[in-house]
Amino acid sequence: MGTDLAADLAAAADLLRTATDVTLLAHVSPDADALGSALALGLALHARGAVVRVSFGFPTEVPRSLRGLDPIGLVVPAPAVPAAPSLLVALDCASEQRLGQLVDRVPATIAAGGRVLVVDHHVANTRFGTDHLIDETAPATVVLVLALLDELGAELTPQIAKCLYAGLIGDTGSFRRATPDTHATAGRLIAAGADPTEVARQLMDSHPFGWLRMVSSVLARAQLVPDAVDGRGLVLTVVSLTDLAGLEPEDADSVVDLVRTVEGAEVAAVAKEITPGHWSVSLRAVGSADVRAVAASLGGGGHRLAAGFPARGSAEDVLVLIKNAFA
Ligand SMILES: [Mn+2]
Repeated sequence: MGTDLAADLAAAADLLRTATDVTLLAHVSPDADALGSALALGLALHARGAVVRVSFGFPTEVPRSLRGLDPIGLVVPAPAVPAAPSLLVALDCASEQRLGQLVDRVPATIAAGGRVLVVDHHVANTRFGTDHLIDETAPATVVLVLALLDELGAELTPQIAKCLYAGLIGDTGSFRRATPDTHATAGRLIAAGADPTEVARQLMDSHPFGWLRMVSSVLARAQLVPDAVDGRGLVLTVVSLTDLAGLEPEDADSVVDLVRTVEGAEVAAVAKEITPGHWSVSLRAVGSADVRAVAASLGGGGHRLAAGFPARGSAEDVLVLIKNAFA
């Protein structure tokens, strides 16, 4: 850890050490890293006697796979977040726009003399707070939260370890992108009481029975376009609202992880229908293509190997749009 980062860590810990009321926000459609970070820090501050609330701008409920991270109910609905908290902590958010409908809390907090602490590991973080703990080399935001807890001298309880472990497994692709440090951190969290079997089961290996039917029809209509992406291949499919009947939107998130395993396709694309005619397209590259560039050209963003963009129209319109983008 560099000296600037060490100074930022000490400053962030000072801010939290004396706080009596803390609002922790994850990004919209929170993943295990965003919500695990917010809840781990929230649990530690709650144990120190602070009033703590955790929230996110969308959707209205905690995704099913993440519910086990909040046994004491620290999560509150977005409208229950105060207009101008005294201390706002944004976790895993590259920009304030990632807060969705809660984006107005940032300028309101600063205008009222409060502090906004940004804890994140995204390369393009816009530094929208008053205080920042940002390390783009960290594999997950939960690693920065663990450093904060150590700086605070907070106890690493089994529930806090579980939240941190969930974020680590989520952001490293179940340790596919791991360093020796990643595994050392995981070892420490397991020793503190995180149960790898339970976390994997709740996070990734648990679906309602209807998920099988959805995956079956969605995979059956997948298309392979060998000539796309300069002859390296594109595989794509769509998940419509009809496919998702009786399921939660997050049940579609695993589809891209299945589709991207196809040989002969450098890029995998899965379009998910959010509301009628409005789609969210997820892109994954195996290693040589830059899907962020394509996503950005279509109004989205992300990372070089994982990105996404919004689209409108029929399923056929969206398939044509994706094929043209990688033709
Ligand atoms: Mn993250």
